[in-house]
Amino acid sequence: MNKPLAHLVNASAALQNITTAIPLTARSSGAVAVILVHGPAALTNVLAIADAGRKLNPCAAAGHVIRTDFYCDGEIFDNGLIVSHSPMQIELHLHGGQAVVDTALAALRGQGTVIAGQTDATAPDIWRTRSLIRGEILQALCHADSDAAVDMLAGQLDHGLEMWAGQARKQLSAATTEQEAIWRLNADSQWIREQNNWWRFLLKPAVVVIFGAPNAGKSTLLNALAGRPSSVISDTPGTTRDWVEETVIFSCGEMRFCVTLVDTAGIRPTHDPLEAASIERTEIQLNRADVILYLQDQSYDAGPEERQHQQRLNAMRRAGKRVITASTKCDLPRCRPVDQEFQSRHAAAISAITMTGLPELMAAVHDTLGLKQFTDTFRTPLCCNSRQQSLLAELAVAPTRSDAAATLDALTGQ
Ligand SMILES: Nc1nc2c(ncn2[C@@H]2O[C@H](COP(=O)(O)OP(=O)(O)OP(=O)(O)O)[C@@H](O)[C@H]2O)c(=O)[nH]1
Ligand SMILES: [Mg+2]
Repeated sequence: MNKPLAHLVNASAALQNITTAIPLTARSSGAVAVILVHGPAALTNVLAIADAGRKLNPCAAAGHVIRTDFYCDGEIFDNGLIVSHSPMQIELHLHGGQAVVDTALAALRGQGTVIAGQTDATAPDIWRTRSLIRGEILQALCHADSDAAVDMLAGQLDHGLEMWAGQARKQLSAATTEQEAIWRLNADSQWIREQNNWWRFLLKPAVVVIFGAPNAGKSTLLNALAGRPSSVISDTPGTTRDWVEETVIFSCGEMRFCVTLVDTAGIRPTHDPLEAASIERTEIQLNRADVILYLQDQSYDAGPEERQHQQRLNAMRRAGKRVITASTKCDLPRCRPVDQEFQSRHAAAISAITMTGLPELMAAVHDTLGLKQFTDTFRTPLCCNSRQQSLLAELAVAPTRSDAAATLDALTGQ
């Protein structure tokens, strides 16, 4: 997934004398990672970390694709491509793992390249030249994990918060009474803050914790959704001990978004201290969950323990937690009577073996996070960091026109 190259290049070109490296692919992306190196020393710095640098005349590399080993601290860390658009604009095409990308960035930094977007200090210094909010969006783009987050942030570059703040500033001056000026600004700011309830799950993946009785199929589901055997699976209840976490791309319609999916130890009464310690860890994960995904094995009639789970889930719902329930192993014959209450809140019947119901399950997570609003509000002003959020919170309660004007100025960096 390429980030909007033109915006990034234009932004980094703002400071002509600096050579910057910008990861163009998301942290969770697959087989290939692309880093753009841009600036006067781009070719020199890239050749300095590449085997090709020892064999090639640097001028000859411009306009070419070169396959090469890449080095950091004298050791090969990857074999990939140098794609040279010009001596000032070079791409490294590496293998997609984050460790490889981090090593490449460290090697480039060792040659004097500034790594854009890696720290709060570097990116704004490079990108704030045009505007503070724009710089912050570009910085957030460097950390975007999913296509949906990239699309949304790219949309914010030309519309979004900066444009809203400019219009709000004009309306504030034009309003005839202080009350009229402040009322509308307070209400609009509050509305933007509320959009953050769903938008934050694109900026930072929601934590979805799988919870249920031993043998419910939690680990099998994690592996099916992650596409690899991260968790041990067995028909012995109590197999999972430590929690297992995977970053997984979920799809709903055209939207692809990241979640942090967590497999946990099954909860049941136990006298085994080891299992009790595992269950404690499950509790820690349930506390950090944005969504609790409760699995009930419909091929097995579990009895009273599951009723306790359901009472607990109801209490969690009352406390404001997002809870999704699914019945598992729907490829097997049903062995329990239909529980009306469970059924009424039921998101999907799934089988992690046949993959049945997994799209519906992802759609349920999408809906419960509020991500339906993604397409409707593409031009909505949104906050992409905590600085913007806290200034919007101040604007939502700003008591006077002059307070509001000062906060709007702080927001846009004027
Ligand atoms: N037929 C069928 N079997 C399943 C399905 N999901 C899991 N199983 C089987 O159920 C057994 C338990 O699966 P696990 O994924 O290990 O269950 P768990 O909930 O992680 O269990 P604990 O780690 O003990 O809490 C294994 O034998 C799986 O192969 C399913 O959708 N269909
Ligand atoms: Mg397990």
